Amino acid sequence: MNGEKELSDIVSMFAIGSKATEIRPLGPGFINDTFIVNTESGTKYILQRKNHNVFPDIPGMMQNILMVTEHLKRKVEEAGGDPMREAMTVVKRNDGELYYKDGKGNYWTVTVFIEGSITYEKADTPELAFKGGEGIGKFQTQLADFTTPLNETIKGFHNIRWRFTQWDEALRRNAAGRVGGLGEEIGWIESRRKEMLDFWSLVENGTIPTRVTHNDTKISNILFDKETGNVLCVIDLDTCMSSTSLNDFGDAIRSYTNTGQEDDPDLSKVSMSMDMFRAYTRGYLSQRKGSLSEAEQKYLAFSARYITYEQVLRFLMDYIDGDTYYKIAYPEHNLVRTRAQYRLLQSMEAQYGEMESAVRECLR
Ligand code: GN1
Ligand code: MG
Repeated sequence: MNGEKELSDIVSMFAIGSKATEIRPLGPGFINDTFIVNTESGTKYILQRKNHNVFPDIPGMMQNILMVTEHLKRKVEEAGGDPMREAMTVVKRNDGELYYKDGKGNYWTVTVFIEGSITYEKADTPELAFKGGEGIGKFQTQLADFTTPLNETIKGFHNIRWRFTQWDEALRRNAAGRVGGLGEEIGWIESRRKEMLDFWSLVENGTIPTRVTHNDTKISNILFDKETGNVLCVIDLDTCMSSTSLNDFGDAIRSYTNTGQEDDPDLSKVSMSMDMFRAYTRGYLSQRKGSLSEAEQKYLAFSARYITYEQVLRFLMDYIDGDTYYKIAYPEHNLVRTRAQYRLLQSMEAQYGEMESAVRECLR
């Protein structure tokens, strides 16, 4: 970990027009390292060390983020909102660059911290889920006329065909020697391979359209307004790229509806809450109802199963690989995450009929 002196040297290269007075780690991100920076002027900033192993093209990613945030700001202005609070602000370096690459090859970026905002690790009330859904719906609407092609920041991020290529390779490699003991868990993945590929074929053949999507809509990636409870803006735009908008619905459902933790060791606590599902869906469709294609509407409920399944696969694959992707807090963490997400998937499968009716009801 870098010392505070070194961090403040990095911050001073960015156009913050003031001096950093304090820099502290922030949040539990699984991929990047995040810090909050206090300055003499009183404005706070977010300093991030972007994970170069996960994101091979950080310059391309930062270009995406700049273009997307500038577009969002224009939309907020047109609607009479506050572009400094309702969209993220990328702070460039004093020489105009979007990032600083240090001697060890790490990439550093700075954005403005939004005052009066709050984040949650878990959604505890349907009201919060409704607001979250509304926020992602608005985000997708704001980006509906964004036409510049975006760089693909992680190859095949939610493309299950590509994930299976990686999966088959991980099983063959057996890097951590763990495959032998995972017969049951591997079976969970294999028994659903075909239905997941069938769904993805619809994206590949254009039946389900491609849009600009966030791809990581878990609740902790959303800033809410402390006072009004509304969504202020969507953060963590690292994976913002072109895919199916269903990813954003599905990943949010995976996050908002879980009655337990994403990595709950107590599986009896994990299930999908139908109340939370209904609330998020109502919020989301209040914004997107008229804009989704028939195929998107039809597969909305399924997308929650798809993304949760993909998450089971990704956690298990990382465990098989010897924990090289996600940060872990203890040795079996990725296996515990796998089991907890699988329990959530089973709960969705058991309530799938109800999920579909709830979507139909909100669409009426
Ligand atoms: C990661 O970066 P973070 O913590 O917001 C991951 C997501 C997973 C999520 C699981 C780039 O999100 O895809 O769904 O963990 N992001 C990346 O909590 O892989
Ligand atoms: Mg994040």
